[in-house]
Order: sequence, then structure tokens, then C-alpha cells
Amino acid sequence: MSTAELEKRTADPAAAEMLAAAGEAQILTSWDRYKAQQPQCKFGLTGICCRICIQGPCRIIPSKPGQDKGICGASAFTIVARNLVRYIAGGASAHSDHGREIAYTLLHTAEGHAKDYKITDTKKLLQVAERIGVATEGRDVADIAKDVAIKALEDFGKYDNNPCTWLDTTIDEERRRKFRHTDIAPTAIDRSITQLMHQTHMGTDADPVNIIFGGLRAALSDYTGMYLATDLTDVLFGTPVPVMTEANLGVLDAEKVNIAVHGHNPLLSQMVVYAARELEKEAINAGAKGINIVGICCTGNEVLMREGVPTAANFGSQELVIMTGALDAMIMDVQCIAPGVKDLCNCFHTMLITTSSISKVPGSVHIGFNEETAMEDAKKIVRLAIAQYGKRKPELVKIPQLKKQVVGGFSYEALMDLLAKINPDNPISVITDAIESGEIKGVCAFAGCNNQRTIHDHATVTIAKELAKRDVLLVSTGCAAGALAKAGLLSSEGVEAWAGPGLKAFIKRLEENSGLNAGLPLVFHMGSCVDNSRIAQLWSSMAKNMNIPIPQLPFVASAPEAMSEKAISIGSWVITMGIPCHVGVLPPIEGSDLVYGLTTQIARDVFGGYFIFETDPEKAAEKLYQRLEKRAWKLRIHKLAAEKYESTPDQGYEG
Ligand code: BF8
Ligand code: SF4
Repeated sequence: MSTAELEKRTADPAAAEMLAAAGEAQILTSWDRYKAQQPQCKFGLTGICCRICIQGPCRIIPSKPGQDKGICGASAFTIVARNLVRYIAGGASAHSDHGREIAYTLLHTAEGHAKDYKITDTKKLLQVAERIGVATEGRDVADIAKDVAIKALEDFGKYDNNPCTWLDTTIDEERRRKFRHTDIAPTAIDRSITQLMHQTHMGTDADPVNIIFGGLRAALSDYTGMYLATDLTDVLFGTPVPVMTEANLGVLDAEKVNIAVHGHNPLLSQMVVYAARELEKEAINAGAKGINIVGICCTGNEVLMREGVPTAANFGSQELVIMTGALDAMIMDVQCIAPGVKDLCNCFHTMLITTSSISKVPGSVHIGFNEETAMEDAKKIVRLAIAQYGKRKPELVKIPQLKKQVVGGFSYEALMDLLAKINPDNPISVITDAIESGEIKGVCAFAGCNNQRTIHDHATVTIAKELAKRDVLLVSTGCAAGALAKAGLLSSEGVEAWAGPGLKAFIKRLEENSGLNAGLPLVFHMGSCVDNSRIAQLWSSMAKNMNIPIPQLPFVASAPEAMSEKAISIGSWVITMGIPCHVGVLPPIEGSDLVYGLTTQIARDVFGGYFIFETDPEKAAEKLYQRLEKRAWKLRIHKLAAEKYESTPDQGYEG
């Protein structure tokens, strides 16, 4: 690829350097495979290909009598709606199954069967216990943890008809009522997903509105599963506090054993970090200067937040970590691991190690990871990487000397601690007051992935810079945070370069009082994708403090490069919570005006949140900003009116 062509494919200079090297070596990556897939099928792209039964595939051509419906008579709106919500089922399964594993590990830790894990954050355990109604007074920490874990596991399969505990105890009364009236509060995570698969089975539900609402119920299960995953992970490994680290391929160290942890579930990656610390000497004996753990995707975000592990790549650039020739082992757990990484490993000495019984790649080494033998397994894995270091071919090592400073670790609690330095009695009011005074214009949360249909990292970085210039406070999770980290937006350098005057004054005020020996970043990294629960906690407490329903809050979300089913399930619960959510890649819904309208218009009337589909990043930034301005303006008007007429502010929606 030429330099001009590379610029059209990635905004990350380190990725561009490695892509050029891959081109020269004639090694194919997902960038090449995307090109080879063009043109992609229009029926699939617009959602009107149905493969739900094996009479199909049925492809809809609206203008052609006979082909305007599937063989069974399913209309385009039914097919598009079914396809869309099945993405949500996939996303909710992945997030919640991750949460279930964490809950089991907490249970087994409390029972004494998982000896390598411990209850690290007792304060968080007590907070969660009190919130969900588990007695704490005079009880043993292990007993409390056991009851909390059982309550979490009950959320997957309880048989009463009350909403899931992790949903019901983290939303306000207004949303509770809304979910009751629309009948979308899940009573059990597994049930809502099973029911959705049933609902979308051939010949069950043909009503697109009913199908979408079934999808939203599963989306709230996604929320439930990830919220409990965050809570219980904090209990096991600690609630993140600010940490300094770095991001991009330059974090690989030619003189050390480089191990990448890739995937999502921190039960393994945390152990690998601990094992690497213990085995440092063995690496030195093998001729290296030590062990360097780097992160990819969300398991990378987990260990970045808690251990300051540097990020090597986000989803889009995962193969390119191997392309450096300096990666000795890639350890994968679950989700978002492109099977193509194995092809790259075959060109270098890198060992691909799979660890989960449900996530294997042909040709890789499998070390089954068990919680009973966690540390032993992690050590086995690290030792394999050390042995692999000796097989490295120095002539193939080419590490781009590009990396950026990162200040991460902003859990909801860490953010509140920071705000408490200014207002100890009511920390959250530091943000809401700044919005009311107009110093900052609102909050935008960046989440989601990379997608070959967009320029790698470009939209995420562009929208963030545009909104920062306009004084919008920014938070992020997932691979979006990875993109922003690599572009220097998770550092104080980012504040100097891109913050508008109001945002800069706001961040500097926090910084002066922070007591940290690091400057604060332009964008606050709140964690992995399951940690979007932390962002939900943020908007909930802002709305509570302002005494308004969430749909009135100047808060927006953006997934500029959404890719996975998980991104669709997250976006779907974000809108049910009352938050406008931009998506920069059009999902396959254009085949039905009705479904498109439901997600972008009707959702606004019912929930106050809705999707904004916009592929142009500049236009997307403008649209997000307009939403914030409109909500902030309405709030001011309502407040003035309430003062004038001595009434309470309007509780209606943004409209
Ligand atoms: O769960 S942002 S590409 S790694 S799906 Fe996957 Fe998307 Fe990355 Fe994290 Ni989230
Ligand atoms: Fe075709 Fe209907 Fe079967 Fe879908 S469910 S593949 S539309 S016959």
C-alpha cells in the first residue's frame, strides 16, 4: 500500500508503519481481506437476507412480486428486525457469560476453592451488598461475598417475575416505571436471551415492533450482566485508581520477553500479570532483561486500569503486534480475537496460546485455564513465552518507535474521589455545576470497536477532538479508549492540544486539587466494554443530582467504529436508558424504513434515547454537540420557568 493509501486505512502511524512492512513481506492482514471481500452483498448489508430456516436464504427485492417476501411470507421488516435483535442476543450472551464466570470465581473464592484469588476490595463488596440487599452487619467478609455471588448467579436464572437485581438496584424510579410499562425489564438474563431466540425462530414473531422490544429486553440483560461483571471484578481485583502507562506498538520492548494478553476476561490476564512478576528472574536467566506484559482489546483495558499494563493495540491493529517480530506469546481468552492472528504467528516465532474451552484456534497451543489452578496455569503460560523468546529472529524485529503517555484508571469511584477534592460533600455536583454554568457543555462517552468499514481509529479520534474543542467532557471505554490512547488524548498533552477554554479550565481545576503527581487527561478512561456500567453509574448520579430524568441530561454516547454484536447490545441499552447514541457504521437495517424509524425516531418518543447513524465524523460531532446543546438549553428554560412559577422543573423528555 502507498502512503496515501495507508492514510485512507488507518489514522494510527504505528499501524501504518507495520502495514507497510506487511505489504512488503506479502503478509495478508484483515486490511487486505476486507479489500478482497468487496463488493459486499447488498442484501446482507441492508439486513434483508434471511437464513433463519433452511428453506432460505431468502433475499428480498421489494419491487419484485413474489420476491418482496421470504418463502414463508416474512416481510422485509420482520427479517430486518429479527436479524438485528439476534445481534443483541449474541452481545448479551458474551457480556453476561463473562459476568457469570466472574460471579462463580467470587463464589468459589468465598468458599475457599479458588486459592489464588482473594477479596481485594472489601469496601466495594459492602457497598454492592448493601445496594442489593445482602445483610452485612456483623458478618464475615467471605459470607457476604458468597451471598453477593449467589445473588449475581440468581440474576441469570431465577424463576420469579421480579426484574433482575443488578438492573433494578442501579436505575431510578423513572426508568423502573418506564421499563415496567414497556415490559422490557428482564427477570433472568438467560431467559431473556433464550426467549429472544425463540421469538425470532422461524414462524414465531412476525411483528417488528414486538421483536425490537424483545431485543431491548435482552439488551437490558446485557446491561445487567456487565454491571455485575464490573462490580464483582472490582471486589476480586480492586476498584481502579489513576495509573500512568503508555499505548501503541512502541510499548513492546526488544530486550524483554513480550507477552500480549488479548480478549476480555481478567480472571486470566490478572494472573498472568502476577505470574510474570514472580518469574522475572527466569526471563533474565533466559537472556532477556525481564518480562513485558502488554494488552490488546478489553482484557488489556482491564489490566491497564488496575495494573498500569501498557496497551499495544486495539481491535483493528491486533495482528500488527505480531508483525513487530518481537511478540513471544499472545495469550487469548474470549471475544474479539481475530482468528487471522494465527496466520501472522505462522510467519514469526510468536506462540498463540488459547486458554478457554470455548475459544480455540486450530494450530495454536491450548493451556486450559482453571480457577482452582489459576496461578499454576498462568506460570505455565509465562514459561512457554520465556522459552519462545529464545526462538525470536532478531532480523525480523521491527518495533515502531511510537507510543503515547496514558493516564487511566478512572473508575466511577476514582472519578468521585477526584471531584471530592473540590466538593467533598457532593462530588458529582462539580460536573453538574460546570454544565449548569456553561463551562462544559455536557458529557460524551466513547465506546466500541474498530471496523474495517471505517478508517482505523480515525472517526473516534476526530469526533473526540471536535467535541473537546467545544468544551464537552469526554469519557471512554473499550477499543475507542485504545484509539484515543494511541492518539495521545488520554494524556495531559491532549488537554493542551485540543481542549476548548471551558474544558481546559475545568480539567485544570481538577488537576490542581487532584493530589496526583500526573496531569489529568483530556479523555477519562473508564475501562473495558463491560465497564460501560461505570459510565451508566456516572449519568445516573448526574441525573439524580440534577433531579431530572436521564433523558433530559446533557449526556450523549458515541460508538464511531462499532463492529461487534456486543457493541449493538450496548448501544441498545444505552438508548433505553434515555441517552442519544451515535453509531458511525450503519448496521444492516436500511432494508426496512420501519425498523430504521423505530431505532432513530420512535425510540426517542418511548425512551428519550435513540440512535444517530452518521458515518461522517465531522457531521457526527456536530450532531452530538447539537443534542447536548439542546438538552442543556431546555434544562435552563425549565429551571427559569420553575423559578418564575414556583413550580418543579418539567419532567418530560427532550423531544
Ligand atoms: O468488548 S470494543 S472490538 S475488544 S467489542 Fe471487541 Fe469492540 Fe474492542 Fe472489548 Ni468491546
Ligand atoms: Fe426464508 Fe422465511 Fe426461512 Fe427466513 S424464515 S429463510 S424468510 S423461509
